[in-house]
Amino acid sequence: MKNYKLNNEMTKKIALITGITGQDGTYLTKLLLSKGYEVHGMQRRTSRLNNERLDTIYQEAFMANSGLFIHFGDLSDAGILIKLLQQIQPDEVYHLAAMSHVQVSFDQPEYTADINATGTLRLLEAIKIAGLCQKTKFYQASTSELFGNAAKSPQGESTPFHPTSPYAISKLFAYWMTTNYRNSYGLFACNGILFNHESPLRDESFVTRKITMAVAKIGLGRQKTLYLGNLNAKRDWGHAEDYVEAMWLMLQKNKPDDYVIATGASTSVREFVEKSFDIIGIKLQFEGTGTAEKGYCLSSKNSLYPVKKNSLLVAIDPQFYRPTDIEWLIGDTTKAKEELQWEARTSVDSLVHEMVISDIQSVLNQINTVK
Ligand code: NAP
Ligand code: F7E
Repeated sequence: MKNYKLNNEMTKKIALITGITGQDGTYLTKLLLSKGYEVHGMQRRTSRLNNERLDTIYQEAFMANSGLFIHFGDLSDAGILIKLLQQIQPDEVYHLAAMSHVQVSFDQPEYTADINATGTLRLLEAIKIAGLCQKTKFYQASTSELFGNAAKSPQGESTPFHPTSPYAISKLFAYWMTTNYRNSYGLFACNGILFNHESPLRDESFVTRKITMAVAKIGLGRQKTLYLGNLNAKRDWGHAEDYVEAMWLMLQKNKPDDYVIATGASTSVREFVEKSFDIIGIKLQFEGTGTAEKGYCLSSKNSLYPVKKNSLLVAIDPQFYRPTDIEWLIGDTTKAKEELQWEARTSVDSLVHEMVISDIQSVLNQINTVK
C-alpha cells in the first residue's frame, strides 16, 4: 500500500475531496493547498482524462512538491471508498461529487439517487468502517434546491424543505444521512446549504456559463442566437471561489452545524442575459411571452462585432423547460455571518463581468488556435 504522506511533513492537515475535477473541487483544491494542506482528490474513471480545470493547479503543486494526490474512485463503489479512507486517514473530507444537473436528474432519476443519495451513504459508512468517526470532519455539499418553491423568502437554515426534482430529493436523503451520522456516531459532519455559485470554471450545461459563452461567441461573430428555457426563474448567484471558503470555515469550528451560504440578492435568468450582453455593448429588447418571447438587439454601441439592430439574439427552446422548476430562491446568511464571519464578496455584476471577459478570451484563443 502506497504511503501518500510527504517526507518531513507529518504535521500537515490531510484533506480528501470527492468531485475534485468539478468547479468547486478545483477552487477548493487551490484554497487548501494555499493553506498548507496535503490534498487527496477522488476522480472517477472516464474514457478520456477530464482534468483540464485542475491542470494548472496540479502542475504548480507538482513543481512546489506541495502535496496533491489524485486517486481513481467512484461513489457507486463502496470498496474503493473504504480503501481510500483507510489509506488516506484524512482529517477533513469534502464531499462534493454528485450528479449535479437538475434537468438531467429528471431523465436519470435512478442514477441520480444512486450517486447522490446512496453514494453519500457509502462514503459515510466508509468513514465509519475505517474507524474515523472521531477523527475525520465531514462536509456535505447540500443545496438550496432542498427548499423548492419555499413559502418563505429569504430561505434560512430553519426554512422547511420542499424538494421538487429527483436531484433535490436525492440531496435531501444525503442531508439527513449527514445529520444522522453526526447524531448517531458523533461524526463532525456539516451540511453546507449552498445557493447557486458560478465562475469561469462552471460547465456550459448550467445557465450562467451557457449565457456568457454564447454572448462571447455572438460578440465575436461566432454564434447568432442563444436558445434558453425559463427566463423568469430567479436565483441567488454567487462566486464559487467565495463559497469554497465557507466550506472550509465550517470544518474549522469547534461544533458541527449546518449553514446557508448565499449572497442575499436574487436575479432572473432574463436579467442575467441582459447584464451579459451589456458587457459587450449590446442592449436587448424583449418582446412576447412564454415560448414566443424573443430578445432583439436594440442597439450595439461599441460592440466587438457589428450586430445589426433588431437581430434575433435570444429565443426560447422548450427542450430547456423542466417538468417542475423553482421560480425564486434567495438566501438568508445571518447565521454564516455571525458564526463563520463569512460573507459573499462578489456581486452578480462582477460575476457576470468576470465570466463574459473570460469567455471572450477563451473564444479568441480557439480562433487563434484554428488560424
Ligand atoms: P460539478 O462541477 O458538476 O462537479 C461534480 C463532480 O462530481 C465532478 O468532479 C464529477 O466528476 C464528480 N462525480 C460525478 N459523478 C461521480 C461519481 N459517480 N463518482 C465520483 N465522482 C463523481 O459540481 P459543482 O458545481 O462543483 O458542485 C459541487 C457539489 O456541490 C455538487 O455535489 C453539487 O450538487 C453541489 N452544489 C452545487 C451548487 C452550485 O451552484 N455549483 C450549489 C449547491 C450544491 P466528472 O468531472 O468526471 O464529471
Ligand atoms: O438552472 C433556468 C433553469 O441549470 C438555473 C446546480 O449547481 O444550482 C444548480 O442548479 C435556472 C433554472 O442551475 C436554461 O430552468 C433557463 O430555473 O443553471 P441551472 P440549477 O438548476 O439552479 C443548484 C443550487 C444546485 O445544487 C445544482 O447542483 O435557469 N434555465 N434556461 C436554464 N437552465 C439551463 N441549465 N439551461 C437553459 O438553457
